[in-house]
Amino acid sequence: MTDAATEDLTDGFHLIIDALKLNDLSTIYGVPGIPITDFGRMAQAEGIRVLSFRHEQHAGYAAAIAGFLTKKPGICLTVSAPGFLNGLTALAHATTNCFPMILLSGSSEREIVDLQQGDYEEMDQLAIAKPLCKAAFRVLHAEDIGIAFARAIRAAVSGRPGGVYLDLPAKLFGQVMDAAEGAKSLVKVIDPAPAQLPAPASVNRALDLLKSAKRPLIILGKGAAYAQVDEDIRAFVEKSGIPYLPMSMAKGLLPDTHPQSAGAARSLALKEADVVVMVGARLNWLLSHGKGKSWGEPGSKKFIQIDIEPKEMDSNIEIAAPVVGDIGSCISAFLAGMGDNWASPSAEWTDAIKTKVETNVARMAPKLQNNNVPMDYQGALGAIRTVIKENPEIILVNEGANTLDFARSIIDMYKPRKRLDVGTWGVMGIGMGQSIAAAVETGHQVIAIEGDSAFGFSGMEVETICRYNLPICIVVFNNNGIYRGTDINSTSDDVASTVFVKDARYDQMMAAFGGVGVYVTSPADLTVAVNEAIALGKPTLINAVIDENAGTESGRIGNLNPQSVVKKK
Ligand code: OXT
Ligand code: ADP
Ligand code: MG
Repeated sequence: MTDAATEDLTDGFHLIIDALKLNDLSTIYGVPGIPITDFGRMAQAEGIRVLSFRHEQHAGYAAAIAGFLTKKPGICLTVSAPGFLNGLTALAHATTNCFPMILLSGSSEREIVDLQQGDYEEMDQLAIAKPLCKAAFRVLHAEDIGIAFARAIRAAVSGRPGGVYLDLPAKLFGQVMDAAEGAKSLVKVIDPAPAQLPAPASVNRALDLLKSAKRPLIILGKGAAYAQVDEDIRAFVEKSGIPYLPMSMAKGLLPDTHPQSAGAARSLALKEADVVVMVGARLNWLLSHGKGKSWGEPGSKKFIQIDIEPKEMDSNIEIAAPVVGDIGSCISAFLAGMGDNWASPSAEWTDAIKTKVETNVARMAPKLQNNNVPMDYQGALGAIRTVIKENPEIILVNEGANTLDFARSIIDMYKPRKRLDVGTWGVMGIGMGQSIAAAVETGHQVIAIEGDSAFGFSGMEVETICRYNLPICIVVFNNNGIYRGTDINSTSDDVASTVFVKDARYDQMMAAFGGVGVYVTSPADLTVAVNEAIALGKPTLINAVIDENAGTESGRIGNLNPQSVVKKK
């Protein structure tokens, strides 16, 4: 083919790249292979950042959290069948957490799949993806690529955000069409996540209920963090004078040290509140579905819920004042409706919360100062808490059981979207993918606080971190196992199922790929090591030795762990 001829033609490869670029989607997280290897190369050559991972699940978690951080769909690219399945967990995770993401997977041609006559893999990926995401489409013709991407983008970000699957059969990439026709077929999505204004009557109903409250409480969830209307949320909380409770990824939306924060009086606030305003948070398992012991007397509270998803209302408990709309529009309607003379709740209520906060903070404070060797969670996290206080721009990624639960309450966050963690499913393995995307999307330093088990799920991605030379400092809380390192199996030579190799040197994994590995045993040394990592801004892994007795089974959710009372003879 002459150059002149190629200039007049385009193909599936180029149309996909052009569709992404036209819609400002400039980063792909993925793993190459048949049939998308050349696509990755070409995308890179055309100015898209293509980050190759060691496993698709982590590329997927990266794309999912990129969606959360940017409000644009994070893009994950995988090969067919096994690569697709590896990416699918992350797509389901994105959907569950309401993060916009698009999984692009190469696949086998339709005929091959239907008659199982193929030379390669033959999986009906579209059918498998469908129940696990918000929308799923197969693109069979090059001329449909433009509209398929438009549809995928809109599906991912509009309404309740979520995961979308695009099935791209191998044949599509090479399909050739006239370049001018191809260019015309592309679609730049206009207003992909349109404002959804709440009905004025729903706002009035909510404000009337809120006005009547004696002990109101605001709960901010990760939907509120996602919405990126930080100033208005702060204005609403402050104008209302109402204590607020941040869910874990909403920490920092207002600084955790804010005088209205009820974070350190969680149990009291949930139990005693009479009217609760939910802002981008669901009454799911993390909030005991809005009922049960932690919520005090049955029927003792009424809920106002702000959410973009109408079906969320009444999903577990009656919502007295549903407000359906996007959080930005809802909160500005609240602010307008509250007027200039909104009366704060009684001092009796706000003082009760404040007193509890002060008691809990004071109780915790001395434990955070300890310099014990081996370290306990409080000593080690007390050290990192100070580093974050001094460097509030740092993004904190956090997973584990005890490592997660202690860090959530010990480490104060000061800015929105700075705490990324296991999310709605409590999933281990998000650590390295989230760290990589956080560094790539924001350019900020990342600290990943990882249980040694949690780290193991994505540990091989330290090579990826080194390859792209990212400013990520991983701190592995090494207590020799899952929850603790002390379990004993007395029935065979195998060690207990929760225990790992003792005194493993995770720091040497990082050193193996050219990053900095550090081994520390005391909070003082941990402080030095983390500060050095930040100053250097290079890949670093600190193996922090934690007392193997320090944790508890399942951290703070041991109540969910069934235990047998039957003793076998
Ligand atoms: O008010 P009260 O008095 O109650 O006190 C509360 C607050 O008021 C107070 N507080 C404070 N006090 C003082 N100062 C401050 N600043 C302050 N802030 C708060 O502290 C308490 C507690 O507050 P908190 O944390 O806000 O509240 P609480 O009650 O804990 O909140 C309830 C929940 C439900 C919202 C919360 O607990 C929560 O978010 N939980 C999420 C838990 C979660 O998701 N866990 C992860 C899963 S566990 C398990 O499944 C694991 N697995 C299995 C597995 C998983 N998950 N995934 C996959 C793919 N495969 C397998 C595994 C393998 S964990 C795990 C590995 C674990 O081992 P590691 O080595 O990684 O980790 P280690 O345990 O460290 O060894
Ligand atoms: P958390 O785990 O922090 O409690 P959830 O993930 O359970 O938060 O809830 C987030 C909620 O926020 C979801 O119900 C989702 O529909 C909602 N949401 C997400 N983005 C917006 C938005 N822009 N406007 C309104 N609601 C939103
Ligand atoms: Mg552990």
